[in-house]
Amino acid sequence: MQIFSTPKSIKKDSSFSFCPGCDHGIAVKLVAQIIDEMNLQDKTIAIASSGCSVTLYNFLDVDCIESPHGRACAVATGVKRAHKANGKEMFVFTYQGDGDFASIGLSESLHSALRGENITAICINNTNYGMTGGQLGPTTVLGQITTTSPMGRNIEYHGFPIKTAEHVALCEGSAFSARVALYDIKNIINAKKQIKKAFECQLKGYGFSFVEILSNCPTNWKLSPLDSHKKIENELSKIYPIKVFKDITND
Ligand SMILES: Cc1ncc(C[n+]2csc(CCOP(=O)(O)OP(=O)(O)O)c2C)c(N)n1
Repeated sequence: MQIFSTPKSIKKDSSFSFCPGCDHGIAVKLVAQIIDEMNLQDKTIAIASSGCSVTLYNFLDVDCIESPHGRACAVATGVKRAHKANGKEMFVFTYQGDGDFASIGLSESLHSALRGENITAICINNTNYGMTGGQLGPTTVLGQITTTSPMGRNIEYHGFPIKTAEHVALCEGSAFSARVALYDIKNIINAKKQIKKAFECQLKGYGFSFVEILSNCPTNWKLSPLDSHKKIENELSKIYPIKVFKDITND
């Protein structure tokens, strides 16, 4: 399995603008490798929205659309359906943050899953609104300090965080839902496997497929990349289990 070489669907003349040590770099590279391996480059349309994912078009050498904040799944739905109506089967996936997918875009996301839209959504869960400076997001865990929860998230004031992969799995129109992480090689290899499965679901026409990538945010967590990965391994993956929650191809 190819892990370290540069995929041909990564633009050669650009460099990542993510913060040093951020898992976005690994996630984008894995997606690009899979696009290469599945020979999808010419039929892919990627939808990225507001947040750290917004500059995807700078790195990924496929057709990209930048959607308004939270509307990635809605835009993906329109793109997929419009091409299909014109006799073209395009490969359409979203690449979005957890605030995008599960807060401002929760309705668009879950209704796409409920409708069984034949698209794939990739959600980078870094437990905060990363790009705007580390505010509390829908996935911020209890006790977590953010710029808008300086005393830590508490149930009475902020409510509970959302577990997106579990929610998507409950939607009857979803075909595949998994949570993966990128804190070590074993998990990176598993992440690649699950993203590939999600893509295969769409190619086979099975309906909505989803991968939540539990990711770090060294800048806003105020941790070194190494310590941020330890936090995912030792704390966050206990709250957000790394698991395949639904895979209708295995049923
Ligand atoms: C309608 C709208 N509301 C708010 C914003 C401001 N905004 C831009 S990015 C962002 C947070 C993104 O957080 P998340 O989706 O979790 O992605 P991350 O940056 O953490 O990858 C917000 C609130 C916006 N661009 N559009």
